[in-house]
Amino acid sequence: MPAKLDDILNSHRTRRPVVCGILNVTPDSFSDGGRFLDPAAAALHAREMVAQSADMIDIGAESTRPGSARISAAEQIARLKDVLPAVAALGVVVSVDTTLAAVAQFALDSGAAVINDVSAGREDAAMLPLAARHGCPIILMHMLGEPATMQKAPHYDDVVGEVKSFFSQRTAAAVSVGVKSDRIILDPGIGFGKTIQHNLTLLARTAELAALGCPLMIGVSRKRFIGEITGAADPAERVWGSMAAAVTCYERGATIFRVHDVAPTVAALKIAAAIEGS
Ligand code: HH2
Repeated sequence: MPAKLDDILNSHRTRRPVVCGILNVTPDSFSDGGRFLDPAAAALHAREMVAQSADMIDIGAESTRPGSARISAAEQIARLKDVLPAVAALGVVVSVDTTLAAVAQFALDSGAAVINDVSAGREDAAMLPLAARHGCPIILMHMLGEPATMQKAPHYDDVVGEVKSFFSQRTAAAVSVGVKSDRIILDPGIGFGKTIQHNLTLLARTAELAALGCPLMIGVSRKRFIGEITGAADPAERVWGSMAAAVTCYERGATIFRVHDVAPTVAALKIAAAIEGS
């Protein structure tokens, strides 16, 4: 059974792994850009991910890969409008990956239940109030800088400490406009303004981020650091490295995994959860 919204929000207490399949309706995403721009292909891919036991589908209409350009709310909505209702009809929790409140509003009206904002409410001042009004969960992700420039020599004195203090500032900003603290999911934003070493340090110290008391989402799937360590230049060949990273993070307290490869992630996390629960 796919997770219900409450299962996702309680996953850090129950330790239920939640697998969130990625559906990029974009021409330029780093791993699958262009494959699911056609609404029928996108809906089919969502159905496949649900059949593989995805608990959640994260739909994005704008690539945030390093160097990517921003696109307007109208264009994001045009890409989402035929796909989102079809995916929501599958009975799975749908999140919308956007930094713009107008897009999030459209998505919530079309069946999405969660906002995934990689700017954590910093790009559009209307985003946190929208989440508060709607009462929907919101994923607050850490990013240093912005996608166009974030990989140009990112620097931290203490990457874990700085991500933790970002989380407490953004959580406070959300709560101050009426978002309930039990509707907040945190995400360290692997690859968003981070070197390989920053990514690895954050992953190694996932337990410190999980200890903040919110469900923790991790997005490592097929990302560049996995290719750099394993030598897999083709993102599709980073599946096995992505599994290792997901299991490592689950063991350290993360429970929500944003992934391209649903079937292997579900199997890997089932085993990790069974070992932990034994
Ligand atoms: N990563 C990407 C996009 N959105 N959202 C969250 N919460 N966490 C992440 O790690 C995350 C995210 C980038 O991956 P992808 O969607 O596959 O690529 P692109 O941004 O090129 O569309």
